[in-house]
This record gives sequence, C-alpha cells and structure tokens, in this order.
Amino acid sequence: MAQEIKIIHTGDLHLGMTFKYLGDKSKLHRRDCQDVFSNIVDLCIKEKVDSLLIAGDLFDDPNPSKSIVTFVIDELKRLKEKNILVFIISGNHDPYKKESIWFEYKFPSNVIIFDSHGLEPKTVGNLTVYGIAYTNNTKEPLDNFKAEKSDNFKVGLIHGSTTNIKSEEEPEYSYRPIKKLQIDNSNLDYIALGHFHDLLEIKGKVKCFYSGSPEGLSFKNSANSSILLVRYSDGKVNVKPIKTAIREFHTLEVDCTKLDNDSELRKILDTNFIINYQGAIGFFTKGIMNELRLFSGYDILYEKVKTFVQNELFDQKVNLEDLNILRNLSEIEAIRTIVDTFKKEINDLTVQDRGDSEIRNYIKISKCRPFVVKQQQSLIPKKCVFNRIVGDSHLELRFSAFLENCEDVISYVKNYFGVHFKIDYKNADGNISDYYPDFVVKKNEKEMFIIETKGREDLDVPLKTQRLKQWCEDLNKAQKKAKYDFIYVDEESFDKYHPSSFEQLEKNFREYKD
Ligand SMILES: [Mn+2]
Repeated sequence: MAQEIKIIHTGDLHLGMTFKYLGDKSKLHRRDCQDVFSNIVDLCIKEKVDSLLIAGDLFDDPNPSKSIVTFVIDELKRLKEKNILVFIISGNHDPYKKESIWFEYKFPSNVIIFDSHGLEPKTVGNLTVYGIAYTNNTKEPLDNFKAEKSDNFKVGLIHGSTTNIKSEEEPEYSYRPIKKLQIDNSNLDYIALGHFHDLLEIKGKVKCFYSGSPEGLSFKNSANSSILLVRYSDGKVNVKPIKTAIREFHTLEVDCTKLDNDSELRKILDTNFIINYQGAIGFFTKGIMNELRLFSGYDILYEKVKTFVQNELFDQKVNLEDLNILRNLSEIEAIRTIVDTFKKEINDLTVQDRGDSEIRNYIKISKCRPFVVKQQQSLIPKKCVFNRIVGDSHLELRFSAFLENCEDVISYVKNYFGVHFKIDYKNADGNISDYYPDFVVKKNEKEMFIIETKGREDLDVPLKTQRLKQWCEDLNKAQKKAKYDFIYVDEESFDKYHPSSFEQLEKNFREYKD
C-alpha cells in the first residue's frame, strides 16, 4: 500500500476585509479571520498534513496592510518548521500583477506561489499540484487541459466559477468559467476550487470541491464555514470537512410587532441561540443581574430562576429538557415575566425599612449656585430666594402665584434640578429612581411643607407620595426643629376650590394623607 497523502484545502480567507457593515463589531471579526488562519496552521500541524493548499483570495486586496502580510508570513514559517508545504494561487481579490503583494514580499521557502497564465504542475514527492495565477477574469482555466498520467496524487488548484447561474445579479459568479465536461476530462484526482464562499461539491467523475471561506464573511454565508481535509491512498480520495468558524452568521426572522424597544429585540435575538435550559437560565440570571446592577450571587439567583421557570412560569410544572419549553422561553412574554418578577421581588427585599434614619445633609437654598433656566413664562417672586420662578408647567406657575399671595406663608422655594433636593423611591417598573418634589414651603419657623403638583396623574404618583409621606415621618423622628408635612395638589381640585390661604390648602387637599 502506498503511503497516504494528506492535504488541507482552504481559500477565500479575504484577510484584511474591513467588515464595515458590522459597525463596532468589525474589528472583532477581522481578528476572527486572522485567528482562523492561525487555527488552520495548528490543524495542519496536528493532522501532520503534507501540504496546505490555498485556492485564491487569501487577501482581500492586492495590497494588504503590512501587519496582515507579516502575520501571514509568520504563520507560514510555523509550517516551514514542520516541513509542511504551502501551495498558493492568487484570486480575483488578490490577483497576480506587478506591485501586488506577490512581488513586494518575500515568502518563506516552503511556500510555492503559482505565477503562470495556464495550469502548471509542481511536484513534490508523490504529490503534483496544477496551479494557475489569477491574472484576468475571462480565462477558462481547464480549457484544453489534461493532466499527465502518473501514480502521483494529481490535484488541481483553481480560482474560478463552475456555473454562471447567478451571473446577472452577481457578475463575479461568471469569473474564470469552469465547465463540467472540462472537470470530467481533466484526468485529475481532486480539484481544489476557490471563489465561492460556501462549501460546495461539484459532483462528477472527478472529486471537485469548493472549500468555502473558513470563517463567515457575510450573512449570505452558511454557518458551517470549514476547511477540507483531503486524504489520498491507493487511488482513492477521501474528503472530510472540518468546521473552523469562530463566529457564525445567522439570519433570523423576528416578529417585531409585539416589541416595545431595541432591548427587547436584542433579548429575543440572544435567546434564539440558546440550545439548552442551562444556557437559558444563565441568560435570564445574567439579564436580571445586569438590570439590577448586582455584582455577586449569580449561583444563588440561578437556582431561584430555575425553580421559578420550572414551577411557576407556566400554568403547570414543566420539564426543562423539553425543547418546546425552551422555545417558549424565547417568547417576549416569558422573558418579560421572568425578568420583571425577579426585579420586583429583589427590589422589595432590598428596599426595606430598617427602622432608623438619620439626617446626613442639609441643603441651604441661599448657597445654591446660580443656574440657567429655560426661557419661558415666569414670575418675579417676593417670597423666594430665587430671582425668577419658571414653572415646568402652567400649574406650577399658578401655584407660585398662589404662594406669593398667601399671608400665612413666610417663604418657599421651587425645587429646581440645581437645588439637588431629591428622594429615592421605587418606581412602577420596580426600579429605584429619583423623585424631585416640586416645592418646599416654609409656613412658619415650625412648619415646613413639601408640595407635589400634578396636572395629569401617572402610575408613579401614588408611589412617590407614599415615599414622601415616609420621608416626612422619618425626618420628624430625626429632628425637632420643624415639623415636615406634604401636600399633593392636583390641577382639577386647584381649579375647583380656589384656596385663598395656605391653611385652606392644608385642610382641603388631603389626598394620599390618610
Ligand atoms: Mn473570494
């Protein structure tokens, strides 16, 4: 039995491709493509192949950057150390022409670069490779070609198009035409093709394959980018694809009509790549931790999420190994329920009354730094330290006018953003956020009021006022200088009752008080 000959067939690496369409991920994918080349070199060494064949378009451009070329040359030197030969042909992206990379750089001595306009044989031991330089788009590489008879493993290395089915949309699909009959008559044992970027077998009398790019280059490529390990012994050729893709391109169809925002879409896209329940539970756990900015306790939360999904999420206990359950978990309703339930419960645990509060800081309004306000309707106050009251709403302005006229009010302040008086509270979404009450009123030296004015009521109003009530109670416990209270003033009542003094307001506006 003759000794087996082993080669790896790859091509269309397009090193240096910019991937602009990937936005901020483009750099990452450029790196992937280089890493894949290193992995192919590792694979050649591991499989102890006789040679590596590159079927054109190793580079995306005839003049790639020096760093890319240096990288490739260094990798090829690793093969030289292991006595592995490298056969390279140029492609339509890195054609063989003057002042191109093929003339500008010196490649290591184990590298054979084809430079002829017709198929030309290079024989090393029992292997004969017929290669052709890429110099134009029109030449038919296999026209009138027949390999010489020999017992060697005879391999064709060609960059071209076997069919021109899509040439109208993609003119490149007709570059360097290769006819079926020409393949059958070539007398070759194997033809290593480059140009099309997906793995493709051209079935016929001769084993003939496109290896495709070893790493996906666009969303048109299949997810299984590979190289081909080709073995030859006793006149038989065995071809085995080995997947090399580091990152996969997938095209998904997502119904966006039920989605509220980008982050929901992102969640759906992410969950579509979850292949087992461990991945799904992990994904939800990480999502909850990110949203709540938790930095530890992953293992504890993971178990809780798992139990919740298993026992509570669906109307009956479910088997997490069931693929349908996994599919249902990527539905937006399921994602929302899981994340929202945990967020709420965790916040409830985090925001708890520990029964003590202290005053850490006072804000002195007269020490407020000057700040610019929007140019809009305003009034010049007499009872407020600010030189102008600009209302965020018409109601605020009317309320200021009311306070100016109240004989039972010493002074007041509109709580501008610049005052920095805020109270944290848990909002309707279950998140902690800041609440800026509208006014602080000093009725007399002993009585202070925080005022919330509202035109239209929203979901957060009861939560804010509840928190405000608590805040006042805490403050009254912590100090005795003045008594703090709050009043909620809604526009409808303000229009209806026309209070003429602060005392009237205090008596009649009792919402959220009891
Ligand atoms: Mn290509």
